[in-house]
Amino acid sequence: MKDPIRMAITGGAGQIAYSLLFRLANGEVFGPDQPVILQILEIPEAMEALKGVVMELKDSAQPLLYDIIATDDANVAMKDANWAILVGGRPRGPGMERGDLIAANGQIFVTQGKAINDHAAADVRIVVVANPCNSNCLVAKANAPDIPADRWFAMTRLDENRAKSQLADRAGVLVSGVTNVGVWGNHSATQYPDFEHARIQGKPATDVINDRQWLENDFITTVQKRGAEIIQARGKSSAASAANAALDTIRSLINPTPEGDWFSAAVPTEGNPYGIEENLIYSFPLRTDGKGSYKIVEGIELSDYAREKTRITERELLEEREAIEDLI
Ligand code: NAX
Repeated sequence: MKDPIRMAITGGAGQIAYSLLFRLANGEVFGPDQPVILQILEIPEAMEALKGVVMELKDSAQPLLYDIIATDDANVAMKDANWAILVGGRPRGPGMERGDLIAANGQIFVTQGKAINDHAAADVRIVVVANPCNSNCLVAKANAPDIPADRWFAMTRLDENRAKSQLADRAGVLVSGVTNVGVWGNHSATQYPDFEHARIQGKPATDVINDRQWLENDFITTVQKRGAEIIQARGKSSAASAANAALDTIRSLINPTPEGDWFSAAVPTEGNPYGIEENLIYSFPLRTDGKGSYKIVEGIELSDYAREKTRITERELLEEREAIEDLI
């Protein structure tokens, strides 16, 4: 057996974690011979609920789950962590403006960034799920100066998966036939899911779905507003699909990207080939050899239409950054 991988998961008593934790321990991400240790962080008020989750994890009798640490101390949760999946955050309360939400969450990510910096393993990689995930990631990264820039990710994989599923449904193919769906920018209603470079069974999606009107309107809006639609239908925000996307993100980072394809995550903009302002966390199409780092896919020709979309979402991130200026 290999040495266990230490996974720090925040927001452990929340609804995303309720799917995520169980699937991290069952071998589907790291393989059937890779043990894991779950280091779960919650706020003091939710420790009792977390106790219940820990009991259920134990009752799952998962052979690969070597240990569970449940704590309300970020320094303990991040100790020697190889991965930090930051799911916990403050939800938007009544009367809270977007700027207030960003600032309230920002403080959480100052603390967690410092804890990662001071206690995580040398190879730590961080995936921020909690919203506003791009800006939360920027705050954590700014407070962890010793962690290399290529270790930081904010999750836009759920948007990519939503886009793939919409394209597959419309084309009448299995979702596995849809590739090269890049999500650009912020994980918010300004994101740009790029249908112009998407491929369906190897052909340009724009040839297979010969309906530009649908692609520019219904498709993009459905992906951008899917989260709200799910809240309306289910009465709760997406959780199982979000946990699934977090697992997909990790899987995509540790395995070589299939030839010719790419996947999406928001990453630091320093040196990006598309002229997006530096010191942001912005989603791009990425590729990796699965050995630890990744590259932003270069040479994607953006049409004027796409360029405008990528700028709109960049502008929103610049505005978000103003709200956290004193934290970064
Ligand atoms: P829940 O409200 O069910 O759970 C959040 C948990 O985080 C709570 O148990 C809370 O006590 C805990 N928490 C709060 N502050 C904490 C802190 N400082 N340290 C540790 N834990 C803390 O939310 P859930 O549905 O699980 O969603 C979690 C986050 O994911 C939210 O911010 C949500 O907006 C975000 N999402 C992000 C998505 C993405 O694609 N990036 C999609 C799904 C989801 O909306």
